[in-house]
Amino acid sequence: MFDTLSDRLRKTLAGLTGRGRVSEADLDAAMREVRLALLEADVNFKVVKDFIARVRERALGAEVLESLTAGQQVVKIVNEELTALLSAGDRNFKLVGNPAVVALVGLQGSGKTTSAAKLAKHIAKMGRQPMLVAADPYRPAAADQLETLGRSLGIPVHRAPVGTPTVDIARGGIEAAKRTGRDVVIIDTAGRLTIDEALMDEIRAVSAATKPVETLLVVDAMTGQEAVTVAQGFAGAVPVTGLILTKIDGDARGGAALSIGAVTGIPVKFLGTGEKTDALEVFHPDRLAGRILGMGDILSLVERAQDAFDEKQAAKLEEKVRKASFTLEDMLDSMRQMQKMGPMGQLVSMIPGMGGMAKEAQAAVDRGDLKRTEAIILSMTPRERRDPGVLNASRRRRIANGSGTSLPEVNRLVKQFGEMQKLMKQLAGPSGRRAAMGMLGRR
Ligand SMILES: Nc1nc2c(ncn2[C@@H]2O[C@H](COP(=O)(O)OP(=O)(O)OP(=O)(O)O)[C@@H](O)[C@H]2O)c(=O)[nH]1
Ligand SMILES: [Mg+2]
Repeated sequence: MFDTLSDRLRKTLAGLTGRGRVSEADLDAAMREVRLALLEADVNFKVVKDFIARVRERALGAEVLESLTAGQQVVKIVNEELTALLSAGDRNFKLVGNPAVVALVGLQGSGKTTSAAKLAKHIAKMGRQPMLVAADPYRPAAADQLETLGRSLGIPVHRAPVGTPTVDIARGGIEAAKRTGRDVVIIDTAGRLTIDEALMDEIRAVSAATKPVETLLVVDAMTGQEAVTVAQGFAGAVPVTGLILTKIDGDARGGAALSIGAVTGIPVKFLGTGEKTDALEVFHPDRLAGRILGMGDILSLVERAQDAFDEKQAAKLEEKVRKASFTLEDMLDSMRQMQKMGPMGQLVSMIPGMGGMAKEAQAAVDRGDLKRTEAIILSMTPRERRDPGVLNASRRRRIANGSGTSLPEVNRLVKQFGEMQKLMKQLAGPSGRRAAMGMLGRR
């Protein structure tokens, strides 16, 4: 998701940072492009209008355009405003009460049941004891689905016979939690194809009876412009405290879902990034803005890495990236881990400045280039891997022969690695953020 938006914004902003001076006409031309890119991504038109106005006002004020780094500063403003746009409301996830009650509401198929299981897993990781409640009195299959998910996670699921009123199921769930010492109750409610009074009455009654500390509205990111209306409908019936945007991994344009916060003030709290129960991310506006603008995000990368391989290793990797003491061996290690961890492009796109390279990297893996890269690095001596600076022509020829590859391939790898290292050095410095933006310009 956001790929097209990201590509377009990056190209436009690269045009700004690529030149020395930025005139008001340049700025306006760029803002027209940004506006179109956002509208095409399905961002609410009013949100777009306000966004462009704020960026323009800030860029024209404070003598930004006069400065030598005008382009970079405009990019910085776009980044800050995009972050602000995504930052609506209070994103804290409060689990107050014993048990703390979390209710999930949303239209049919939006991902409530899946998200309930993901959330239970997330909450259990926080050291709490969640219990899931299948508050769908109509479809036994819905309760079965939750039960299966709960079993796979080792989390208890409360259910009741078909026909039990929703409110009674929810109340029964809370009692069961109290009895068995579970301190968080996650209520999965039934959805409807459209907002109707019967659905609203039902969730209103559940809400009144259970007093959830968090009522999360689950929204499928593929929902178009009506996403905002849907959110307003639910927020009118129950005190919605946050959003879970699901199916972020799909190819939806996603802008409409992102607009909900800006229009209604309801904060996005979580992102659903896949069908599996570990595909849930705590939402960080600055990170998403960075990802969209191709600035990537070391933190998300490290967090994701931490989940997949052991923490010590991830900390070491982070340290190395920060200190720019990343060697070819580390690169090989992380490439192998990335391969183990699934879509490599997704990870690479989170490395600052490398957003644009993500697709190529994925293509490289698909072509089997990783194997060749591996062979090249394995044909180097430990010293060469630590310090590619010693790789003269005859060493490179030896490596090409030893790895069954060619001299140009070896040269390319060494060059790529050099660029990567340079980038990491820039990011490691005090002006890292600015450097990342500079990179954006040169791309
Ligand atoms: N790719 C992807 N699929 C998701 C995500 N979240 C949910 N799904 C899928 O979306 C479909 C519907 O998910 P459910 O969790 O059953 O949705 P629901 O809101 O409980 O649906 P009802 O109970 O029928 O209202 C399932 O096939 C899920 O696997 C996500 O973040 N990414
Ligand atoms: Mg469901």
